[in-house]
Amino acid sequence: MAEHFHINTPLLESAAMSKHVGTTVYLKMENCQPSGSFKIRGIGYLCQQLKSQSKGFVCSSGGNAGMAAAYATRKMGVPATVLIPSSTPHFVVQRLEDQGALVKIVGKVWDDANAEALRLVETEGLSYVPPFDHPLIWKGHSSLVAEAAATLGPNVKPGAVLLSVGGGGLLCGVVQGLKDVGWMDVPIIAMETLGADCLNASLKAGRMVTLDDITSEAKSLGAKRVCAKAFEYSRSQEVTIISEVVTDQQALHAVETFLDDQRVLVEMACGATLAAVYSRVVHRLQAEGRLPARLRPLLVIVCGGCNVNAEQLSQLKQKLQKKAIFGVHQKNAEQ
Ligand code: PLV
Repeated sequence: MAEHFHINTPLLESAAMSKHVGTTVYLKMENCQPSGSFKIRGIGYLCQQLKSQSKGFVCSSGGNAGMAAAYATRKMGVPATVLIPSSTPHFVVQRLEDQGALVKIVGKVWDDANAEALRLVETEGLSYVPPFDHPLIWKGHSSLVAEAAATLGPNVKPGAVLLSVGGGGLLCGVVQGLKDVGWMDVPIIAMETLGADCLNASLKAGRMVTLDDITSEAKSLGAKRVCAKAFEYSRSQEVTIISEVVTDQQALHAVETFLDDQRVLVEMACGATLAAVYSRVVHRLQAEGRLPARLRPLLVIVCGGCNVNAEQLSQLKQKLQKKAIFGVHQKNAEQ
């Protein structure tokens, strides 16, 4: 990857999170990427590879893949259309337009926007940029593991990698990155939120399932179906992938605590990963014997995300509080 659009992100040791979990926590700060998330690694790489044969790109996205596509295509001087669902916060439209993309809002969830993107590929001959399901995207994402390994040096090997799963592109990239650096014995803790848990639901069912709807507020994790490669890796013997689900409340709590601890605002999608520390998922896995009691440092991928600002965060908080109160009333009424 000679010329690329992503940057080598900082790897920060978090004293606050290390204290929570009882082992050193290293944060791979993908929120620092020029597009606001790790997505620029894979999407940037894919766009580069498609450039010579392309008259324009179309990307379906929950927001962040689109932001990465818009950024990369602006740098390359090729037009891009980004299709997002209505569940993506409205201020993201402006952010995408500021990157020079033509934005269309299609349907309620990402799967709806994606169907329209595939139609445009057929009717207008645009090059399709998927948000997660492509080998070149995984190859691009894999660079983050090589970078982390280089920064940690030969004497430090993580006890686990923590990441979020939407459609599973980040997961596939990290598995490949672990292969590249010879860390295939490092387990991955793959985090999802309840209501956007397509990997966990598939693993429980023993086959790939499609969720009826995305009911989680972590909309960037909102693919109804995980990509086949992520499902395959999750069931293979060559790597240990521990699939865990947290609630939206836990993801939001993690976003807020992280904001206080690190002074960094991330999306709910990223909060899912952080909740593994703040909601003691790692502790539980240790208690269950699925992670060792004496754990080597944790490598936490701070995937970032642009679909958040201060106002949206407070609205989200109110919404989840209302949902919780409504849930209690409903339970009482049922009793
Ligand atoms: N978001 C995709 C898919 O959305 C998108 O188009 O933006 N963390 C953040 C901040 C993300 O934006 C995403 C994916 C993920 C994690 C999960 O990555 P994945 O899809 O590769 O598992 C529907």
